[in-house]
Amino acid sequence: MMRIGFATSNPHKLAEVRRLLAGFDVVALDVGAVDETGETFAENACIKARAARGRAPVVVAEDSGLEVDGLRGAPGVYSARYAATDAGRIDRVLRELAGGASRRARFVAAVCALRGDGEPRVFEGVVEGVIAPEPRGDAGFGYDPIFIPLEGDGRTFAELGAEKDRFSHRARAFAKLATWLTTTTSSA
Ligand code: ITT
Repeated sequence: MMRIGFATSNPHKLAEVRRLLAGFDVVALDVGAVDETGETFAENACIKARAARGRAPVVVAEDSGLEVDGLRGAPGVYSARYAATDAGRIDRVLRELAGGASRRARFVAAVCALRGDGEPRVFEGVVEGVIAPEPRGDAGFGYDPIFIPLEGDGRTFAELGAEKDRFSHRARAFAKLATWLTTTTSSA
């Protein structure tokens, strides 16, 4: 089985990625505190991947976040830093939307892959949705309790549990990675 080193400190992401890359041996790589100074998800994903370069035949990292139209795209690349806890981050988004701004939103994920000494490759995934009036469900992590995907049946990601894999941003980005890994050979 092909070994993939996944540079993350988020155990929920790790669990999802293990589900999504079921045909691969996904090992977690601890890269400590990395300064995510990029302006885009792709830049931040590659900063994290570079911090783990060489520690597995293929090293990947993922940066993701929630973009809310009524908040001009916030929290965006600041999603993990929008408040101190998941509950605090959810409260802040709901509070900022209380005045009636657009609740249309999307989750975005960028995966950066480094193989051998090759160039970084970036794969992106997006899922469109709306922000729920209040949190619902207790599966998942982060903003899952307030995100209702447009392609679903009205349940939030936290109510969908593993069913979020049918259309999540992460599922879409990692599906592209899996295709690349299985259809190309190492150039290193
Ligand atoms: P890393 O170690 O992988 O960087 P992290 O949690 O710091 O883990 P990010 O910097 O990519 O990850 O921040 C992404 C944040 O966006 C994450 O902490 C959540 O708050 C939110 N997020 C991303 N994907 C999500 C999802 O599927 N469901 C809920 N929230 C999500």
